[in-house]
Order: sequence, then C-alpha cells, then structure tokens
Amino acid sequence: MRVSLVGRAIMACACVVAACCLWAGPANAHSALIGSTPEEGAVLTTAPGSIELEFNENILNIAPAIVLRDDTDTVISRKTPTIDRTVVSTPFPAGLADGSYSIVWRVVSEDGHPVQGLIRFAIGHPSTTTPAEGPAKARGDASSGVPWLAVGIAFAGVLGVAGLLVLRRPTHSTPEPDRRNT
Ligand SMILES: [Cu+2]
Repeated sequence: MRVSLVGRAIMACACVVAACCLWAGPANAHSALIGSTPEEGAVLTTAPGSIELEFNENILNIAPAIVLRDDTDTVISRKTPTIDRTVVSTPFPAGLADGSYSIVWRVVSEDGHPVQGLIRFAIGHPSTTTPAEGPAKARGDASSGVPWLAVGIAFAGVLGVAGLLVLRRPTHSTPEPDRRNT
C-alpha cells in the first residue's frame, strides 16, 4: 500500500516535470493578444475609459506594464495594470488632446514567458507628425530567463516531495495507531 503510494508520488512528479519541460519548450506556447481597446490602428472619436488587453490564456501577476505615449514619444502614463485572468487593464488618462498615441505592453504569460507588444492608435485624428520609432524597438525581443523560474519551481517541488518521502521512511518502523490490528 505504502509502496504504491510512493510509486504514485514519484510517477506524478515525473509527469509534472515532463509536462513542464514540454510546456515551457515551444515558443508558440506564449500567451497571445487576441483583442484590445483601443485596437491597433484605431482612430477613436473619443478617448476610451480604459486600456484593455485580452489574451488567449491567463496572465501571471508578475510585473505587468502598460505604457502610454503621445506622438512625440513622451510617456503619458505608466501604471501597473490590473490583471483579471486573461484581461489586463488600466484606466485611460482623461483630457488628452487629439492625435496619435502608442501603447507598449508587457506581461508574463501563463507558461512563464514574458510577452510584449505595441499598439498604435489615434484619438480624433492621427497626428500630422508620425510617432517616433522608439516603442517599436520594444517589439519582438521576448527572450528571457523567466522560464527557468518555472523549471526551478518544478524541481524545488520535486526535491521537496522526495525529501518528505525520505523523512517519512523512518516512521514506518515505529508502530502507528492505525496498525494495531496487524
Ligand atoms: Cu511561452
């Protein structure tokens, strides 16, 4: 009975590690943006009440960021957004002038990989000057050591369970209350 429990625990750990490695491996496992307010390229008649980003899977609450810039690349707002499962949002600043704006966002997807992107939009009408290219550089470079955090947590968990199993062994030789009928 106990051997099979230990065996099951080891099997479970092995499965968790295998699943974790497979899961963290492919780059296409990152969370993807599936919708936003404002949308990329939108020309809004009025400013939205909030900036909302919707992803295809839950977002981890690890240093999310939404930065709003105007057409001169000046930062208008840089607040820590709220995460509600797959939706990351932050209030939109009131009283902004018509023109072009850009949003740079960065979140950590459920698989531990950071993802980021750029959304350009305009309120009223696009600015006559084109936005600076600065935010575009933030795009694409999503590589980082963060997946190792998940791998590290998984191995720490395995070591912890293994440690518990080892620690529990000596107690098997001492009589336990539920063994009085053997
Ligand atoms: Cu990923």
